[in-house]
Amino acid sequence: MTAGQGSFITLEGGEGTGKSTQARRLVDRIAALGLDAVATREPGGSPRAEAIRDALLSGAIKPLGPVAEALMFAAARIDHLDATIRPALARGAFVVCDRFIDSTRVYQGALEGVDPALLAGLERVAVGATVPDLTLVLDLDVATGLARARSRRGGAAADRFEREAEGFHEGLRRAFLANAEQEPERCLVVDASGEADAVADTLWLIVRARFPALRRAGQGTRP
Ligand code: Z5A
Repeated sequence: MTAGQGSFITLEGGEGTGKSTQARRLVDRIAALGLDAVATREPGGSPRAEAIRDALLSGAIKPLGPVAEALMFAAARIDHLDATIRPALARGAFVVCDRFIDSTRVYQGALEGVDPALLAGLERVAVGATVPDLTLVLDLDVATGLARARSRRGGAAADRFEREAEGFHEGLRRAFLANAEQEPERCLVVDASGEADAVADTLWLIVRARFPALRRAGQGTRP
């Protein structure tokens, strides 16, 4: 459980699985019930963490190696939690975050080979008790995900992670599924291959079932 009174939901998964799309829709649905809902993302989510995001996604940190990248993700997370997530949870908000600790475990841990004990230590220091109440892991075949990410990008350059080979992304998908199996109470895997509206409906059913405050606030509104 999170340390505050609010509720903390994260979305995870590989490239182009629809995390940003679904995070927005989820926040809109919660807000439509008259509840306080905050959309945020990692890396980023606070001014200082957004500056670190720019450095990470540009590829400028990559030459320093995966441990240095892991430290930078942790530094961004510390500020994001202090400036954005914990204040929102303390006032009772629903916080919906596009990527969080599972991305570090998967990208820096499973894929880049950073020592799991080091990552666990960083997670303990950065996150403490502010563990997500629910993590929705969007699962999609790699070719479809990369095609979606390409179409969203249009003519813009691929970022440091999008430039990785297809085998990297296959490994990502497997690692997200294996990671979810380690914490089945917190992590639910959702098929993200349907239309965005259909995926949003599935996520909403899951989220409503998990949080009684949503069912109470939704009495008399749509199912
Ligand atoms: N990273 C890390 O290494 N370690 C960490 O600890 C953390 C992150 C926190 C952040 O990139 C990078 O940082 C990330 C991991 C690494 N790697 N990369 N790249 P980012 O935040 O810029 O991007 P992303 O999180 O990877 O986003 P994404 O995967 O590219 O996209 P998405 O959020 O999953 O999907 P989307 O933007 O919602 O949708 C993509 C397109 O598909 C868009 O045009 C949508 O309109 C469309 N879409 C969405 N849903 C559907 C459906 N259902 N059908 C059809 N089309 C759809």
